[in-house]
Amino acid sequence: MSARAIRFHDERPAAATLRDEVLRGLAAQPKRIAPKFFYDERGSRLFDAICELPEYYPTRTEMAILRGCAPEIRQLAGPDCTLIELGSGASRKIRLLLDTLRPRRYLGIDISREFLLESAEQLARDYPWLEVHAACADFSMALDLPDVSGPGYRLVFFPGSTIGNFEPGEALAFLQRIRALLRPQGALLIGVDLKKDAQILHRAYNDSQGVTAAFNLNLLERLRTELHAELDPRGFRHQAFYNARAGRIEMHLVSQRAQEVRVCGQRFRFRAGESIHSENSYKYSVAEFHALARRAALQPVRVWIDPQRLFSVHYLGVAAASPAQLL
Ligand code: AVJ
Repeated sequence: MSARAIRFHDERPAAATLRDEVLRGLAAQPKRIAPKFFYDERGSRLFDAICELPEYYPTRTEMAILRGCAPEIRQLAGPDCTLIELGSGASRKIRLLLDTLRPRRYLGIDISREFLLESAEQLARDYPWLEVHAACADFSMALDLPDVSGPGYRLVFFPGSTIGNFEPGEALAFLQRIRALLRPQGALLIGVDLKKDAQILHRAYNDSQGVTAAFNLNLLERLRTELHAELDPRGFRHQAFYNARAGRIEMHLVSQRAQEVRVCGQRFRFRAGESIHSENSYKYSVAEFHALARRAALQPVRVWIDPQRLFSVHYLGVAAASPAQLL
């Protein structure tokens, strides 16, 4: 059987976004650049490599959880749903759900256009019975979904603990926007990294092969190639640590010396040891995440956790229950 063509919806953020956000972030005190800018094509591939690292437990732990709970998710969501994946990237996790869930439609949304198209096309080849849509969009902003999903049950899948990139207030606003998408009925299936021993966290973001460092430093390469920034990437080093008070991993690009960087005709001065804060990755206990979900009018239905209590997968429903939930 030949695969149907995928349907592509380009909501690509304006090219000006990277430039504007970088100029604003470098002018801020402390300096910062949002982690969504990690994911150009090279960054997406480096992130894929991170997911394979022995120290980086989230991906393989979440995949094991999903493998185990897929039949239960099918029970909850019912057949023929529209499955909407946010930050679809390599789309490997979705494959764990497709065979068991048998949704009618799939919509993948990602900020990285080439990567998104490649993986959507591969999905369409491998699942010829599936209607595949792809939308290039920045889902951290307003979420204007292409209207593809019709009246059925919508299951939004947001794996990988990407929610951890948001500040708690932003995470709440984001969950509220998702809640608004789940019409007339639906649920959010979301992967959330758990609070745990700081040593395990530290190792996951300071891997021995230096892949996470390369991923972090790739941000500077983007500034050089896309914004023609004048900067020496060797003048910066990767730093990642667990900030226990804030409950988050922080990643920084630390200037090795006093130096000046030029981006789009503007100069930015760095003191030795001054950093660009490039990522926060918040960790949540089950109770903390349930409280956040409830504030967004999402109802905790089920939570699955691995035996080592490293990672959680939450199924959050809206007030109107699906037929399957009423059984
Ligand atoms: C994709 C945001 C979930 O925070 O663990 C991995 C990104 N950064 N290693 C994470 C990341 C460094 C990842 N998220």
